[in-house]
Amino acid sequence: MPDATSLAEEIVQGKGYVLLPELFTPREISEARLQILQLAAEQPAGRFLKAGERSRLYRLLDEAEIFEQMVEHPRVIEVVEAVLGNDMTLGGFSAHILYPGASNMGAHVDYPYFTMTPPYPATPVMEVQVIWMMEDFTETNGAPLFAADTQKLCQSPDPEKFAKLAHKVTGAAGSVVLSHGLCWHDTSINHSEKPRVSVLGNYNPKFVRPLENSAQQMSPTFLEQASPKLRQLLGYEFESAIFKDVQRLQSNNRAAPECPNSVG
Ligand SMILES: O=C(O)CCC(=O)C(=O)O
Repeated sequence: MPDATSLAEEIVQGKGYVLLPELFTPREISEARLQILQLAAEQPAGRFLKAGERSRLYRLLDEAEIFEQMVEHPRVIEVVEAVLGNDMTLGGFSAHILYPGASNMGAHVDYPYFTMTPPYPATPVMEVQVIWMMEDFTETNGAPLFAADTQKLCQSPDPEKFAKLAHKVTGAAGSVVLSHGLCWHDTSINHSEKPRVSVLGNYNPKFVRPLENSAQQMSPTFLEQASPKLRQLLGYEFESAIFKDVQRLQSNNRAAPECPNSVG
């Protein structure tokens, strides 16, 4: 099995994405998938966004232990940290449902790149997206499409080029795709009779404002019991992470000769 460093290299300098097969059992995944579909059917206000054939379900983290395990899965975390640094945070965590017949969502790059004007900065990497397959993702049920190497272009997707380059990434339930936020991707059409469910984690370096405010949505009890890693992912360590940089800067300044152009 490739180590975290070579997987991170594949994400940054290689194809732009990697697949880690079957990190959960089919049973664990099918229970979690059912739970997502039940929650979506209840449609509680504020946590559900349904746009025709597709929907997103937020505030999943404290619904079942498996979601917490996904967010801080050691195999995923070690690769994401190798790309974004070990003080990265969780920018978003939601389920994405493609109902039977759902069309593709459109080729895109991820947050925060889509809020910026291209050409996008090649470094530092500002997002790694994690797509958990909540059932077998096949050629016909809406598997994600990725255009290899396009993270190196630092541009928003060109639809014609995307159509020529993109390939479906299929895999067994419980597998996960980790991708560079700049790698052009899309969902494909769900031609099957069943909803296709993914769970999406968006990881950012600590200096990117999160897409969702996950910590504020959690109950105090959940947060008190969260592991140190989860607390960091939810932004609890933000102050100390920044403070660490300030301390480093101060000690570098002490070591460095005085800047001749300094003012005052
Ligand atoms: O659900 C998927 O397969 C991917 C969704 C996606 O790429 C996104 O929401 O940015």
